[in-house]
Amino acid sequence: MKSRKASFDRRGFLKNAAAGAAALATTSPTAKAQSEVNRPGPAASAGAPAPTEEQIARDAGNVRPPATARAVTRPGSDLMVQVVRDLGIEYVAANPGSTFEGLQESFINYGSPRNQTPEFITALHEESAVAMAHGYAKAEGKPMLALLHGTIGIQHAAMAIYNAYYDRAPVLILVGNDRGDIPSHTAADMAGLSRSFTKWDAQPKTLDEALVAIQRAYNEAITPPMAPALVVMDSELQKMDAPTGKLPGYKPPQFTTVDSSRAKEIAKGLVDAQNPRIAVGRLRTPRGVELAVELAELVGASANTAADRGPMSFPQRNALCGPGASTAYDYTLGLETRGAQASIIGPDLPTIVAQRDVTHIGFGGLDGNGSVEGGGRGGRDVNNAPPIQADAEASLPAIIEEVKRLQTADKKALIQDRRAKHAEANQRAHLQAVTQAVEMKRAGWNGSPISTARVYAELWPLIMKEDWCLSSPTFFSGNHNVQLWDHNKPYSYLGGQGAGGMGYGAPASVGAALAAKNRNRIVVNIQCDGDLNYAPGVLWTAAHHKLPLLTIMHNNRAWHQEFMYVAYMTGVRGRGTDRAHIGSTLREPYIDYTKMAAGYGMAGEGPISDPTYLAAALKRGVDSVKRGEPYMIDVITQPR
Ligand SMILES: Cc1ncc(C[n+]2csc(CCOP(=O)(O)OP(=O)(O)O)c2C)c(N)n1
Repeated sequence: MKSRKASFDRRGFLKNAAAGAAALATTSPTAKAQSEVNRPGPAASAGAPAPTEEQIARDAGNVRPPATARAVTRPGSDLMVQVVRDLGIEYVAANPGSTFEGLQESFINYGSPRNQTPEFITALHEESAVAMAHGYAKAEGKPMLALLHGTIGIQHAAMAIYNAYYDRAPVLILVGNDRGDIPSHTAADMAGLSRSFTKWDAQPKTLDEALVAIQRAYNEAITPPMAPALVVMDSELQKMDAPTGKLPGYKPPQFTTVDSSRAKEIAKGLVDAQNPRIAVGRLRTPRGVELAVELAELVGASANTAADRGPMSFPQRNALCGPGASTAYDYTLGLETRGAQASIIGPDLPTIVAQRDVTHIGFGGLDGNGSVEGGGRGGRDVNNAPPIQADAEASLPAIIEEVKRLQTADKKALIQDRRAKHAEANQRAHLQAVTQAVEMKRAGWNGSPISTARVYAELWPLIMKEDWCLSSPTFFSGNHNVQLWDHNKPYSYLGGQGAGGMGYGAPASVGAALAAKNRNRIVVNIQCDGDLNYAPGVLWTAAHHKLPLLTIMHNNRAWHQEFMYVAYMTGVRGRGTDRAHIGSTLREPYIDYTKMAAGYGMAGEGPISDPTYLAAALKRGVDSVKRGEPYMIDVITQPR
């Protein structure tokens, strides 16, 4: 049969997809081999058939025609990808866009093995791509990459960038800009679209500058205060031939640390104290957590933690974690405690907090209040505590060294004794707290809709021996993990959205599951229904990439937080609450989440409203994710 001649537009795209398929089938010797390479395995989408030959050919027909000779031997984007790879970035998440087609082609084809470090993760929405990077960063303490389309992609991503900024999460972002393309996808100042909530951006004009800018953005993102950093990548730089291009040398950032006299002073304070206390907020990386534990153990200090409120804090069930044998602390040290209150302060005692940007709106740190974080004896108003503008994690090694130098045999014996007393007191306090919590959480145990406490209580024994990460914010589902679960790993609980932007929980959980995937870890997402509905396509990403993600719907069939506000307002105005559901509930029809999950290729079950069915369903869910297959359980829950 004679093949139809395909015609191509200015940019090399086929004008007619059918012609494209035919042309590809007849002209490309690699088409068949290519389709075999790309075809997913049988389990790719939970029972859905694999794409047909015809479909793959049709998809392939929309790309440039096969070139007989390679016009570009070493595209600039190969070098960009190499720089990203050398930074150890594991994943790049993107929703496709022609402003970065050069980069995308390099990500999936350049280097060996192809499409690894980073692996290309398919996002169905740019907001999801950035929120995935946000969740990943909180789990691992380092950035992954989000790749965004010019103007429209970055606008879709904006809220997720804002959440990450407010949460001080390091996220690396590249945005395509194609000046020869559609004007509406091009901008003279692309980064300006998100500049008030990114830490740093650049729009390099040469390839050399572009490569350096990626490294600089990475460094800016991971340097406290950590935040998203963004580079605009001109499409010409991505596509240009750069056979002699050189990779720039990489220098890791230097973090501000306490100076040696301050390190000595802090060490002396800790060693000389009768009852030192260390308060730990959110450190930068898991290494910071190790160092904080080392210091507390060396000096026998009791410690408090934010691990039940967010990642990278002191392990909750470490023997030193808790109020300790006495709360009469005579020396307290805060390490990255949240916000300006910076923990427990005694008169003239130092606190190390992250250097923070005071020029941005409401960005004086994270939330919390002194009484929750603190508890120090006779502390003056914590907001007046003079912080040391230094990174706690980077400062700890010098303090630890000094402590080791100052310790005498006598002191060591005292410390050992103190540690044993703290351990005993903390164990007692913990048992008391859990007993009280369990008593309280029995309320409504057998009720339907199902009590949120029961969901947490029945899940805990199933995961407590696993390496787990609770990825979703839990404020709206009762926060029961705080009292019922032990948060011992830097990534045990990833905390809130940052800026309270809904549509975060599901994609951040996918990011956490990316972090978990090759680390034999499972991820639990207690998923609010309203939150999922902003961009539910992220379920497909979890299914497609086979992520160990257990999603348990906290399906209260409402944006309940807002329902409460509206109900309150109707009460204040004396007009009755009977219409408060209008605009704040998800009824008529109810949304069928297991069908939604199935549509995206994710296995699941529900809706479950009889609590006696819950435990068995949770067990099936945990078993599924332990096999590496994401699973959803739709639970009809109490509002809170
Ligand atoms: C992007 C965005 N839009 C709207 C809001 C306002 N808002 C705050 S809480 C909330 C309800 C969230 O509903 P859901 O996630 O189902 O949690 P629930 O309160 O029902 O437990 C909304 C809409 C927001 N915070 N973020």
